[in-house]
Amino acid sequence: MFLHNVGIIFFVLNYVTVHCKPKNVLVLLGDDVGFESQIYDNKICKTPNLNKLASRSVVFNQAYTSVSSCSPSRSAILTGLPQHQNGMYGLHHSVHHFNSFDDVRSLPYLLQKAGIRTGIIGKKHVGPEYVYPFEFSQTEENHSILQIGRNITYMRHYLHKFLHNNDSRPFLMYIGFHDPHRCGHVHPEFGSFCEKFGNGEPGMGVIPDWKPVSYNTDDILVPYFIQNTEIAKQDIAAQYTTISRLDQGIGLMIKELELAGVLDDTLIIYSSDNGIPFPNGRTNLYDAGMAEPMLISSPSDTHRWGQKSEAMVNLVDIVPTVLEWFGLDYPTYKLNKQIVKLTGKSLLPILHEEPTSGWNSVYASHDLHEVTMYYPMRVLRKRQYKLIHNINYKMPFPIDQDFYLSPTFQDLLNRTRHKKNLNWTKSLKSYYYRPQWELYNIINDPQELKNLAYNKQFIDVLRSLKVELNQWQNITNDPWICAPGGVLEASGTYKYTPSCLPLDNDTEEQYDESEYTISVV
Ligand SMILES: *[C@@H]1O[C@H](CO)[C@@H](O)[C@H](O)[C@H]1NC(C)=O
Ligand SMILES: *[C@@H]1O[C@H](CO)[C@@H](O)[C@H](O)[C@H]1NC(C)=O
Ligand SMILES: *[C@@H]1O[C@H](CO)[C@@H](O)[C@H](O)[C@H]1NC(C)=O
Ligand SMILES: *[C@@H]1O[C@H](CO)[C@@H](O)[C@H](O)[C@H]1NC(C)=O
Ligand SMILES: *[C@@H]1O[C@H](CO)[C@@H](O)[C@H](O)[C@H]1NC(C)=O
Ligand SMILES: *[C@@H]1O[C@H](CO)[C@@H](O)[C@H](O)[C@H]1NC(C)=O
Ligand SMILES: *[C@@H]1O[C@H](CO)[C@@H](O)[C@H](O)[C@H]1NC(C)=O
Ligand SMILES: [Ca+2]
Repeated sequence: MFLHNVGIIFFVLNYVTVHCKPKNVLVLLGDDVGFESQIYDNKICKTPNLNKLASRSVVFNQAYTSVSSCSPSRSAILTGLPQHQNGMYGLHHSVHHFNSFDDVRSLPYLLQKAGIRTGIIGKKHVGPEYVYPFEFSQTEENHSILQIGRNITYMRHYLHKFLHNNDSRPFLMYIGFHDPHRCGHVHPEFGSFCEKFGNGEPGMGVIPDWKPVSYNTDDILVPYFIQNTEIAKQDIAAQYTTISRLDQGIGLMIKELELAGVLDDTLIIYSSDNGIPFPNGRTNLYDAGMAEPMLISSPSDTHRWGQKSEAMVNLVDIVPTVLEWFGLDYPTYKLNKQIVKLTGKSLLPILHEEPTSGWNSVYASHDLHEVTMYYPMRVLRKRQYKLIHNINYKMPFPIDQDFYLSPTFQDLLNRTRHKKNLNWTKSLKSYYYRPQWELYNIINDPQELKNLAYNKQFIDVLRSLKVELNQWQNITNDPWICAPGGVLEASGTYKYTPSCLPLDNDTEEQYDESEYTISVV
C-alpha cells in the first residue's frame, strides 16, 4: 500500500515536470445518435460543428459499441469491461436498478487516485456512486435531465465553471448529452425526440444557444433498416432537428475549451452509447444497433487530422486509450474471484498512423435493457463475417417502452394489423423470432438479411467464429458462456476446472428454415 502511494506521488511529480502543460481529455457522448452527419455521408442532416471537429480528428469508419443499451454501454465505456463482466446488465434508473459490481475499477476511480481531476456534466446513468466517483458532478441525479442533458446553454454554464476554478491539474471531463434520445414516452408535449424543447414556440421555452434546424420530410433518406413510410420519415425529421441541438452543443463545449486556453492540450473523443432508437437499432446487435460514429481529436497528431481510419474499434478501447494518454497502467485485481483483463486496446497509435495489420474484430454482449427485457446475445463482428448468438432464441425479441410508443414502431404495428405493405425488409414475426445463430457475410450482405448459419457451405466459418467468440467469453469471465446448452460449474469439484456441463436434449436448436426466412417486401 505504502509503496503504491509513493508510486503515484512519484508519477504525478514526474508527470508535471516532463509535461509542462497539463494534458486533458474531453469525452462528448451523444445519446442514441448514429450516422446522421455529412462526416458519414448523410447529405441531409446538417452538422457543421461535428464537421469542424472531424477536420481536427481521425474519423473512425468502423467503430462499434460493446452493447446497444444505455447504462450497459456507459458502464463499458467507463470501465473498459463488457456489461456481463462489470455487472451493469441493464438500465440503471428507477425500477430497473442495475449497477456495476462494487469492486470494479472504473476510469474516474483510477484517474482520481492518480491525481487527475474528473468531471461529469449531463447524463450519467451508471452506479453505484463509489464505483463511478466524479469530483465535479452535475447530472440527472440532482438536475432535471432536460436541463443538464439537452439545454446546451445550461450545460455550457457548468463547463465554464469547471474550467475556471484555478485548478491546474490535468482533467477528464465527460459530457453526456441526452440528445438525440427519444422523449415521446415521457414528455410527449415536446415531440417524439424533444425536438420542440426550448425552440421558442409558446410553452416550449428558449435555449439561447440553440438555433433549431427543421427538415422537410420529402428530403429524408430512410436508412435500409427502417420501413420506408411517411410516418417513419416524419420521425426521422424530428430526430434530425434534435441532432441540431446536439451539434450546436458540441460546438459550444469546444468553444469553452478554446476560451479557457486548453483546446490544444485536450484529447477530444466523440461517440454515441448505442444505436439509433429505430427497428434493428438500439437494443439490437445488428450493425444498425452496434456501429457508432467516433471522432478522436489529438492535439499531438495534427498530421492525421481529417483522415479516416478503417480500424475496427470498440467503445471498450476508450479506457486503455485514456489511461495511456495520462501515462497510467490498469491495475491487477480480481472481480468475483477472477482476474480482470482489459480486452480493449489504446487507440493512440491509430491517431498517429493508420495500422497496417490487426484491428480486425470487435465483440458485443447484451443481456437486458429494461428489467423485463431479458434477451442475452453475444456477437463477434469481423470484416467479412458476423456471428450473432441469440442465447434465449425461443423467446420473442423484447420491445422497450420508449420505442414501443414511437411513431415508427406504432406504424409497423398498425400496418401489420391492417395487413398493409410494411415497406420494410422484415416482418414483425421475423423481427421477434430469431434463430439461435445468425451468420452474415457483411461484405456481400451489409443489411444482414441472409442468414448463413444453417448453410452447410459455411460450416467451417461458423465453427471458427464460434471458437473465437467462446474464447472471448472465457477471457471476459462471461457467466453466460455455457448457455443455453449447458451449465457452468466453477466451484467445489470444478474450482480449478471451470466447465460447461451439458443439458441433454436441449443442446442445439432444431432449425426450420421456413420459419426464419426473411422476406424482402
Ligand atoms: C449536484 O451535486 C454535486 C455534488 O455531487 C454538487 O457539487 C452540485 O452543486 C449539485 N448541484 C445541484 C444543482 O444540486
Ligand atoms: C482565480 O484566480 C484569479 C487570480 O488569482 C482570481 O482573480 C479569481 O478570482 C480566481 N477565481 C476563482 C474561481 O477562484
Ligand atoms: C435553458 O437554460 C437557460 C440557462 O439556465 C435558461 O435561461 C433557459 O430558460 C433554459 N431553457 C429551457 C427551455 O428550459
Ligand atoms: C414504400 O416505399 C416506396 C419507395 O421505396 C414509396 O414509393 C412508397 O410510397 C412507399 N409506400 C408506403 C405505403 O409508404
Ligand atoms: C392505422 O392504419 C389505418 C389503415 O391503414 C389508418 O387508417 C390509420 O390512420 C392508421 N393509424 C395510425 C395511428 O397510424
Ligand atoms: C476457459 O479457458 C480455460 C483455459 O483454456 C479453460 O481451462 C476453462 O475450462 C475455460 N472455461 C470454460 C467455461 O470454458
Ligand atoms: C436426448 O438425449 C439422449 C441422451 O443424450 C439422446 O440419446 C436422445 O437422442 C436425445 N433426444 C432428443 C430428442 O434429442
Ligand atoms: Ca442511449
